[in-house]
Amino acid sequence: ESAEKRTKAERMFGLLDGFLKNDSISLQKDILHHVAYTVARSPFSFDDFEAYQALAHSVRDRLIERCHDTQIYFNNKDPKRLYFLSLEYLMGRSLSNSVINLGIRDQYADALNQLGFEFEVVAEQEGDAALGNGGLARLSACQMDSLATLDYPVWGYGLRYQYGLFRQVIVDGFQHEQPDYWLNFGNPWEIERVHVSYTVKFYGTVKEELRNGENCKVWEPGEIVEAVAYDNPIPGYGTRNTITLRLWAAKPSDQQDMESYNTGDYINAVLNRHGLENISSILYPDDRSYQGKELRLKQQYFFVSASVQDIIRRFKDTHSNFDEFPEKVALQLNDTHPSLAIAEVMRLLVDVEHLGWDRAWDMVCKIFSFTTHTVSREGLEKIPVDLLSSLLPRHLQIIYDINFNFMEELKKRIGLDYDRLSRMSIIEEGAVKSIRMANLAIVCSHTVNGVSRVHSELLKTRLFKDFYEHWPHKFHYKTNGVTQRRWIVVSNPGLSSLISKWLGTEAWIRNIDLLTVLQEHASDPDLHREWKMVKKVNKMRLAEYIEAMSGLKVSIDAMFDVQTKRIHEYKRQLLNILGIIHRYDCIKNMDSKDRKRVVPRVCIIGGKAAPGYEIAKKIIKLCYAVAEKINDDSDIGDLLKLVFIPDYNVSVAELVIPGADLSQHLSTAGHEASGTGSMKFLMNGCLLLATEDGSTIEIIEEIGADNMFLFGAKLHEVPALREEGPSLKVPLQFSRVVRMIREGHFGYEDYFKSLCDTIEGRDHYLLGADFGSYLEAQAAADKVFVDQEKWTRMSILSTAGSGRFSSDKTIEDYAEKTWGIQPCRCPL
Ligand code: HBZ
Repeated sequence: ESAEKRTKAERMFGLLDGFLKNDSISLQKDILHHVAYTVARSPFSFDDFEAYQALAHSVRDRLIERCHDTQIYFNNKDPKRLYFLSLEYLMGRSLSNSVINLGIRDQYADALNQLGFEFEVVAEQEGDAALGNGGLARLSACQMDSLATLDYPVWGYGLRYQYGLFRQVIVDGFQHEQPDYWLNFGNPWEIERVHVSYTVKFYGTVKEELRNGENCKVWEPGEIVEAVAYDNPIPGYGTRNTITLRLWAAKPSDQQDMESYNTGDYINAVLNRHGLENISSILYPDDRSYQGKELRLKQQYFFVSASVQDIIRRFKDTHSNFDEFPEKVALQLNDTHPSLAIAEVMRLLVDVEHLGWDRAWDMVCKIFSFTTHTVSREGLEKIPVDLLSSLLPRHLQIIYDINFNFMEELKKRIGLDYDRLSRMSIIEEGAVKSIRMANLAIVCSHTVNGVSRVHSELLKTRLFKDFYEHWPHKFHYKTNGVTQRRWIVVSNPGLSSLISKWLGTEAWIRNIDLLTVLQEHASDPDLHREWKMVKKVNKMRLAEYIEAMSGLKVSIDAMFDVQTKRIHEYKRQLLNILGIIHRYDCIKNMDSKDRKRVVPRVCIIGGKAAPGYEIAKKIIKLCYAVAEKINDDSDIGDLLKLVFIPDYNVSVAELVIPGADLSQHLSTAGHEASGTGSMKFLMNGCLLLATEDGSTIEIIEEIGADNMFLFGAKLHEVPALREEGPSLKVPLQFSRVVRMIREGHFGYEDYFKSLCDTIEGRDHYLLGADFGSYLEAQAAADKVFVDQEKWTRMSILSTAGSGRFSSDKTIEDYAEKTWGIQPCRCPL
């Protein structure tokens, strides 16, 4: 039989003409083929968008080929696999990234040229895949790129939201949210797997049954939904390996409502099915306060259940029992959002596979690892017990059982210290009895990682102190990183070629350590000239974008000073705006001699506010109000401009970051778990103006405080400053700028009153306390900017020192120390 199969395979391989070819002529043919037969347009007349569609499909074919080979290779080798569970991925665009990773960008550019198109223009047609909120979600995307590039045997799992993160539209300076129906124009990057589907159950009751003399729990669900897989290939760079991000979409199940069909209520039965698709329809915008929302919990379980069923199915394909399960499977929880996976693995192993509780529990403890991205107690997820009991009755029982065993074990260790026991319990008693998802994740994981060194210290001394004392060996950290493929090669091609030229190799794209070689050239005038040229071109590109978007003309000789990230009080965009008002006020009061010494600035702010976050929305409006005043003031001219970039997302970031001279990271010390935006700016040679918080502390170690502009209270100083409250002395300039807002210099004084109240009075985020040192840091930046040689040297050293913040480093560390997985490289 196998000989017969082989002959058939050989014959088919002959028909297929081997692998797809990547020379320019083959690519042209391929694109035209897709224009005609996929896009269904005339190959003699198609527009940029149609060219994009055809091109994307041609790339997709190559990705599928590699994906297939990679899976066959993994299946043959049967290595331990990592399963990365995340409710959010911010992938952005895929075209440029894919062709660069496949190593065929130039060939495609050439092919398109021959057909009368320009690669950059065609690539601009693509919309962003924005299936996530911010740092956490972009981190997952960077990590997938590193996992593929480093040849790790991995599957990513998530949800295929029909609506991604809302689009931010600004009307009269106010943020409005619009739905992001990103699938409207099709998605060539996904492969629908209609046959890979699982049923996911909700509601109902749990019964006890005697089976083969054993007491079994049988869950009879009240609702059944089908999860269908959509596979998104993730190509590695410099390797054939292409891994899969499998996203689940909810579809009505055949099994649902059979009763109604039989009883003749056909129309209503069909209509009722439609609601079920809603489970995967919308991404929740992170306002860190949707606890208790049933749909959110349904999403979490839906994706977790389908993923775990898929993982167990794959394991059983090649193993006849579960003995080797922990040697073959590692499950990574990206924050607590997927932690119901723990209860789901227990349910499947105990109720369905009948392994027995102890054996199943032993496995769970070996396979799960957990990374938290939170610093604050309020950020910790809780699920009301009532909600879980109605939605997932069997899972609630399992969590109670896990907690009972844990409490018994704990009592043996610490005795009847009830305060401590109740703090560590997975169940929180109180007005609303709830499940503490972080406690569940910690109890059941072998490793708990923070996302920077200081974050992990905060976890050990504050947030999870009790757990650290109980299980010190579980607590670790892996400082976040970002991928240089996306954040230099794709987004800053000028800098990328420059680096390769000066290093004499492109090897840094896979081996980031090589970047340090730039240090040797940091004072070379030739490099300085080329370095400044690259920045200038990027600034021109950004200036054009700003003009197209807002009508504002900005001078590229000015310092481009950028703060782009989600709007949050702790990130202190307000501090930035107050600083800008202060600068404006100073310039207004200067004589013409002093004005000549002012370093011209273009201040750029961008980011989304969660729809329900009032204060954050006021910060955006304030930014617009101040911008209007400054930009319209002919007395100020090019000395100061302020622009808010609407709808900041991954593709906008790719344009903004390479064009920045200075970037600001202003979180109050102790509030940013890590921060990853700073790493992207750093790689692109932007100087950082920052507080000593999160990963900045480690950036200082790499490039030295002399090469950055640091300011603000340190972590250990924060409590005492907070203690002082309203009696804390703040600089006169601070009171003056806040008064300007209060008195209506920028209009809307009633609307801004509550905003001013947050910083005069309790001032939890210490804007007043840090304002003085913030202004000093800003002045220091101005001073260096005048000395372009010094600035350029600092800029080169920033890029040169950014290697430690490549996600390749983070992933290697996770692979070795947390997941225990090895590279598995598919032959070329
Ligand atoms: O994760 C961020 C941290 O604030 C940031 O410091 C860190 O660098 C980054 C990556 O580790 N956290 C988030 O982005 N969190 C969320 O986006 C979020 C999303 C849904 C939630 C809660 C938080 O329910």
